[in-house]
Amino acid sequence: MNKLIIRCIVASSLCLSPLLTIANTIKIGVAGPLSGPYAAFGEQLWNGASLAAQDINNQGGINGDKIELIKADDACEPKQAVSIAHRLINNDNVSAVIGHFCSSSTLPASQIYANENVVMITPASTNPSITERGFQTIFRICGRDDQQGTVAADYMFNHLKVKQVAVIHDKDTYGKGLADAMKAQIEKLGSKVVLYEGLTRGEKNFNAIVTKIKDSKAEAVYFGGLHTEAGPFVRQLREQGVNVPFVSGDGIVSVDFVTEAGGPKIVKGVFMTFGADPRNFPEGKNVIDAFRKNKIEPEGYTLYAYASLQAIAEAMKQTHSQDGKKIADWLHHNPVKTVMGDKAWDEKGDLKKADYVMYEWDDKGQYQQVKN
Ligand code: ABU
Repeated sequence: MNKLIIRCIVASSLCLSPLLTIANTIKIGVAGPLSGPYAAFGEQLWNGASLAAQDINNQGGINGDKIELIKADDACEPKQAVSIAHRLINNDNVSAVIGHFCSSSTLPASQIYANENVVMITPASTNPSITERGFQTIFRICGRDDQQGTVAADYMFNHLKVKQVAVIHDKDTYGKGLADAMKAQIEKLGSKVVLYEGLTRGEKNFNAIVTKIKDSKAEAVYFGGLHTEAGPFVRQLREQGVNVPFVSGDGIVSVDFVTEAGGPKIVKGVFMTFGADPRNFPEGKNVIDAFRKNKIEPEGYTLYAYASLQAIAEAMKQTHSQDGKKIADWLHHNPVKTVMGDKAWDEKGDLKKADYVMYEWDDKGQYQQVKN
């Protein structure tokens, strides 16, 4: 929406200037699982985007216009994601979208944003297909599962010396895609996948799979999926005496993983790939302090959502436009200073540089980067 320009009636005593410019609001959608089992991740996105909007508005907004965030709950359900994508565009008139979280939601929703030339930046959806369809307005500010799967496989082979691995996934776009990427790389390195199984999201009893893992003589378990299944799964493995390394990806990067597992003692020693922890970046110090002052720990994807809004706001500011094509073109060709350092995108909408590393959960229920 363009700025509203009110031409004053020259004769009016209220009119101090012949042209009075009134600031507009720029609406930006924040879409993710704000309810249901994955709400912890939606909360990370909302917290990050909310503080970014507040900070940008306090610093003068986007060329004077204020950001208004519109909350959109997809519950990590693809059909609901499509429905809220239509709502954000047609009812809420958003100029851009931060989200979604689940790759299985981002995939169909991004098709709708792309059709309408609306810029979408996902802070967290890592399935490679999202940026492989040639959509000009679709971006991510995280890495891809073909990158993090490779980092996991290299670590398991080179550092954990795993020669036989059980690969388990949750049959979802993200979980299976990530497990397959890890499997391809570890087989290339020379390890054997002795068990490859899918479990179902929402399941809580994994006894049958635990027994198969025991029988397989696997030296490690790799899991592609989210914390809701990873938590009880790792607990049941440990309860049944399977103490081999458990390795997973960024789908467990929430303290809810610790709760789901039954406490820090269970998750101690669990490995997880995730981007370099932005909480350690000097660029983010003031923002991180502000989150903590508000009693919010900016874990997981919180700062990714903050950085997504910084990127959108900077593109709108520099182009003096809310036109999706113009904003997207700018983002494809210019780096942005963010709370997570400088970010730059390639023609697909992927980051030019991914920074996956390995973490280990400790007995305090925190994750720490592994020092190689
Ligand atoms: N990448 C973490 C889990 C979200 C998803 O990609 O489905």
